[in-house]
Amino acid sequence: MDVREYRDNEVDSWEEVNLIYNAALKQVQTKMEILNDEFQRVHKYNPIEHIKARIKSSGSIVKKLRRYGYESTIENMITYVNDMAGIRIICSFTSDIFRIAEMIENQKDIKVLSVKDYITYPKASGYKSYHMIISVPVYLSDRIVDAKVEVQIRTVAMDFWASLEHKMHYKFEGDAPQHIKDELVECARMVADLDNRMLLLNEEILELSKAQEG
Ligand code: 0O2
Repeated sequence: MDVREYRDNEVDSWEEVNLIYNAALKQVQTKMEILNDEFQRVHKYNPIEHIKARIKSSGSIVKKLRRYGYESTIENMITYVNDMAGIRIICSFTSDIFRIAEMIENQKDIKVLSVKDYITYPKASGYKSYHMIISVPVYLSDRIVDAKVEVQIRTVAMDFWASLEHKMHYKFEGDAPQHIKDELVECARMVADLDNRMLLLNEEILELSKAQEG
């Protein structure tokens, strides 16, 4: 059953769900932009390269609920689909990932519901990213609603890898030829090496600039 079918009976509910998740996304995105600006003022650089935000399509919601064995109802969607609202924060260096995660944790009105650290513990496929499910209060005219947002934090290089791997996953529906999987694992190793070398280079550049200023 398509979630959109609910529009006939519960137009308000479906529209309200959309409105609430959109508001939650906007709030988290603005918070991240403010933190990035503040970081620039204090530390003279931006940890965030860019931010992508999206609301999950109704088709993907239905697929996910089906995969989990639940009926496509608004209640099940709110309860079981953690990534209705998703925000991806792309940064330059691996160290920025943990800095950004900490800044999110320190926000008083954000509750961190769960964390998956695929940076410290990458997946066997080579996938690396830091995932947080958070909840933010959305202030409506007559009440406050907590809405879940999935936050993914990763470097530019990790994002490049994940986009291609995601494409492959969909193309072959999880049954990709072994040599492609092997090549992707090798590319993930190269991405990790590149991230590490860029981080070390950046640290050296910062040290040299400090020494020159002093
Ligand atoms: P899609 O199509 O991107 O939306 P949960 O979402 O918490 O119920 P799960 O899978 O336990 O389910 O959560 P996890 O591991 O935190 O993954 C959430 C999302 O991270 C996935 O959403 C993907 O977007 C991304 N992701 C996780 N593992 C991989 C991976 O191996 N490769 C790539 N490219 N992306 C990954 P969806 O809903 O599974 O998919």
